[in-house]
Amino acid sequence: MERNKLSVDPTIPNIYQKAREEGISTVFDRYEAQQPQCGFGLTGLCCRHCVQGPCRIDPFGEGPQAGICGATAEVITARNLLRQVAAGAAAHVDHAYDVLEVLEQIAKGTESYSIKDQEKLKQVAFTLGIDTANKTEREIVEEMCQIIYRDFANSGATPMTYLKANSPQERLETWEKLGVLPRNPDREIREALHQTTMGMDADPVNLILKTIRLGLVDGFAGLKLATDLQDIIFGTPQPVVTEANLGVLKEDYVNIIVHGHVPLLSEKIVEWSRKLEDEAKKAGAKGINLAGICCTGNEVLMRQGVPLATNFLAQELAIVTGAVDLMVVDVQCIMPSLAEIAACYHTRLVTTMPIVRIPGAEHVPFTTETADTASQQIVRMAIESFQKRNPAKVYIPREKAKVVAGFSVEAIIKALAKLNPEEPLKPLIDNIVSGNILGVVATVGCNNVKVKHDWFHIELVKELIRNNVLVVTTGCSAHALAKAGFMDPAAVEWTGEGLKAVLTAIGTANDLGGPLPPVLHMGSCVDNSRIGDLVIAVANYLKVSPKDLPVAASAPEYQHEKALSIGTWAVAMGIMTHLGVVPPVAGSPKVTRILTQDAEALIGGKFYVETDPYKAAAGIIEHIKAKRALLNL
Ligand code: XCC
Ligand code: SF4
Repeated sequence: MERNKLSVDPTIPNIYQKAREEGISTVFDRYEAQQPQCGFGLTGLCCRHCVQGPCRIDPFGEGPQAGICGATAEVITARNLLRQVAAGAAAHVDHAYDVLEVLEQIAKGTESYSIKDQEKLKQVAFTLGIDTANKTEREIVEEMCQIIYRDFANSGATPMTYLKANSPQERLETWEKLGVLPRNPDREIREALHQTTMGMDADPVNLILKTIRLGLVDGFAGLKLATDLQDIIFGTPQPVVTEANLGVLKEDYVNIIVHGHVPLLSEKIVEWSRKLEDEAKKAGAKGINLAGICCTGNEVLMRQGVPLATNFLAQELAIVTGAVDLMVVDVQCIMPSLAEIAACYHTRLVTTMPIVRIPGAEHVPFTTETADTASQQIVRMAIESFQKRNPAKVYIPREKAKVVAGFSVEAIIKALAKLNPEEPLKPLIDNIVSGNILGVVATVGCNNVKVKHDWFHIELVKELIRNNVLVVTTGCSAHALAKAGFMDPAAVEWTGEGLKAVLTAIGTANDLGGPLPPVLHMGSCVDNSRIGDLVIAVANYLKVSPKDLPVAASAPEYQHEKALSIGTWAVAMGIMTHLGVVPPVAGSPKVTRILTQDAEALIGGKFYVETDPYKAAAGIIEHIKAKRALLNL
């Protein structure tokens, strides 16, 4: 593939060239080898749900219009989408559940983890109706775990407590009316699989309503639960200054990359990298240099200021630098190709979870009990590996960007409180009312090899901030924007005058010696819940529904099923959600119409599909202006 067409990230062409010269094939080459991709799959018109199939529907109306069992295009696309959203929700709920189990272990006295953020513990306890007066920390944690575990056991029609406790009344009523309030998350995921087997639901509307329900499962039993509990255990992020892009790798340090999603592992690697620094020095290194990839990279970036190596699509190329001594992974977004590529270098690839094993990788089991011993072992493996690094094979790009991150809702409120201690949200809202800030857009989600790497994220956001739209971001979108300099306060020059004035005022009031960056990094993909919390806080302050606000979401380059479930949650929250890659439902005009049009009247939000970043920016801005007009702004 033409190396300059792959990415807008300046580090990529040279490393890609290096990979070619060393005979290594990467995601870009494998994508090319897959062309042309199957049109039935792309449009969602292929069904493999029973062994009479696979069945395909002809989108042009000439061939078959029903599968062998009689399932139509509508049924097949809606069923496929529900399965994808259920899978995305399963990934996030499983993540949150792992953290919940650790919280329970803390109450039982484990020494591996502890409560770092008492404030957050009290706040979550308050939300769940726990009376904290005269209770020890351990008692509060115990009670909290009991309440949350009950969500995983509830029966009958009881909706999830965690969802009820964290949602505005108007949303709850809307969801109840539509019959989409989720019960036990595990049961909902199970039922979605059942509902989509052969000979079950044939009503596309009913299937889409279930999809929305699974989106809510994702949002509250996945995202929100994971973020809250992680903040309690590891601390709520506060502003940090760090760097992003492959230039953060260091020639004379032991380079360890943490890749995956759950901070239970990456936080421990940070801790032990710091504690074992002297051993690295004895081995001839200047120290240990840690960097992150994907969302666990975001977790340690937000809380520990760990620099970011790169995002999803360049994970293989990080190894091709020849400078990575060890890459340790837990779950999600880990390309199976990594082992083969690591084998071309001295790089050790370490898997840690029973559900993610990769032939060719070394496996170090990581549990609450082994958290400390396993992490020490992994860091020591990296030190050993450093001594085997081949300098002739090393190429570290120079490029890296300054990053100011760590914008949890708590951090944002704290910064705004410097302008108005009694009503911190008021300065933000006043500036939205005055038009200094036109609206707020969240750019989220992945890279997708179908889109030039990072390009859509960057072009879209350039347009938005130029038009005074405040951008908040998470996931690999945050990585793209970090690498491109949008989180450097100097990027305030790229914004419109109104937004620039606001960012400067907040920066000055907080003695930052400059403005806030125009794009606020709010964390990992589960931290999309932070964006949800911010939207709810603003809506509550204004006494309106989230669906009435001049806000939108965008997943410009999404690839994962998790992105589809997050997007569905955002739509259920009443937020218009842009997708820059066509989702696999286009084969059914009816399903497409429900998701992109009819949904709005039912729930307030809808999907908006646009594959051109400039048109997408215009469409989003038009939406924001329409919402402003309805609020008489
Ligand atoms: Fe994965 Fe979360 Fe997507 Fe990036 S954004 S490619 S899901 S790492 Ni979460
Ligand atoms: Fe074909 Fe129906 Fe079986 Fe799907 S469920 S593979 S459409 S027969």
